[in-house]
Amino acid sequence: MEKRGAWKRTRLPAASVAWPRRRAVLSGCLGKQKPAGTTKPPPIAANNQSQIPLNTNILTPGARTIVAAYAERRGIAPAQLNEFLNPKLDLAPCVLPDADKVLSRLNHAVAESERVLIFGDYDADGITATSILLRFLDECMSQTPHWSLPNRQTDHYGLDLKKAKSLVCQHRPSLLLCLDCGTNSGEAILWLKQNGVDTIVVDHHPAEDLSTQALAMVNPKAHPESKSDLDDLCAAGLTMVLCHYLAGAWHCLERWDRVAATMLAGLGTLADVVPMTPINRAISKNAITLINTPARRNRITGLAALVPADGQRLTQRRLQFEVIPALNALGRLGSAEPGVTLLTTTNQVVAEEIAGLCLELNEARKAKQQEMTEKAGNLARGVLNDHPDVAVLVLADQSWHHGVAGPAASQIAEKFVRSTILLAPNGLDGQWKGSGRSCNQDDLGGWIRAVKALGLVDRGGGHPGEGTNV
Ligand SMILES: [Mn+2]
Repeated sequence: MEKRGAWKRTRLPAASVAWPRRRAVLSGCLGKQKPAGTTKPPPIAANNQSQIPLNTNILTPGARTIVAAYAERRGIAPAQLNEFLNPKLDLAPCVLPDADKVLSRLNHAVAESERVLIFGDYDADGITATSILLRFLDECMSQTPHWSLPNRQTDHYGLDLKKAKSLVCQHRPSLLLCLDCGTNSGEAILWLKQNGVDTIVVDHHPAEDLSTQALAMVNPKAHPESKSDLDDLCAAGLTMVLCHYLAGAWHCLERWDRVAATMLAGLGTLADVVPMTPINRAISKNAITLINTPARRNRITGLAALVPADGQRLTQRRLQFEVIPALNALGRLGSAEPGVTLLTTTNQVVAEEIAGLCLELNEARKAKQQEMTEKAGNLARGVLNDHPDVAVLVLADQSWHHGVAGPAASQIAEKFVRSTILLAPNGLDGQWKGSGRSCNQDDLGGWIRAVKALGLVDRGGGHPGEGTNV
């Protein structure tokens, strides 16, 4: 005997799902999604629109054809298309490596009223990760730990021994949490341990060495034995997943503003251009929807102040080319720390002042970047004229600013279809410092690490196929 309701549901699955509005955010199970291409879908004809199980009322017939053709090419079965287009974000099944160690160490820190320091990074991922954790600890534990970001102008990337010593002098912590850095800070973490400071790392950079003295290494890439869906999260994504786990353990899921965390994690995810795995798609898609909903966006006073008030939809492209660069401009040309204040304050005046600073610095960044791209383009043409087969363009100029080397390298790599590294004076000790961008799926970060092993560069690394620091 069949229940009527069940029959209805099996006959009308698509009509009950609105697209793309009217859907619950942060519900359902993400883990059930399979990455594109892992299952062979039944073939569908691009012009057979009746097979698309979408509520496609709002799509024109032409758009439906395009969606069907796209889905077919990506290997997405028609039945999975709705879930692909509107991925749900369920953090409950997501457990990160060493999360249990973070929980027990933080329990101890709270019980003993320890001095906790959060150390982030100067880019948008580092800023959003730091903001997610600060907001969470404030909302759920009424804790306001110390926090600090490195300064691109005066520090090297990440936590080195010099930075660790200065942080200890300044903040006197007994527990340090490194966000978006720390995976390869073995020397600094060992020194911290010897001086009574435990270190927790929440990071996504590839590990050069798997032995660490960190108390917890919340970096899936540093635990190659446990492959999971979470391997390609950025630091902000990892921090959100970790906060969800902690909130569950501390029974404070109700107090935690997960909507705000999702928007911030989405910005970090889009900023770091990580692979669009199911969870990264879910974070980005949900974040874009939330950021475009004023009532949601306003939960982060500084985000509401930062986004353009032109009433136009904030697409992924606009976030990546307008909003995130404005946030990144702080760290490129000055200190990134106001970025964390921007994303954690509830003070409208402060938020607007920092948002204005972001926009102002972003204009200055654009001018510097354009100057650098023009000159680098001329240099690149000369190099390729003489050596047309060169695999990597390495260009340097005394007049360049290392803070904009990354985006300028991106433009050169795209224009000349070559992996590119641009170097500028570091302004500290007369050495060169720069950023690179990979092309043709080159592992520029891996090459830099190889060159570093030969002693030809002092420091460097990065994500395979992504940004690289030298
Ligand atoms: Mn990052």
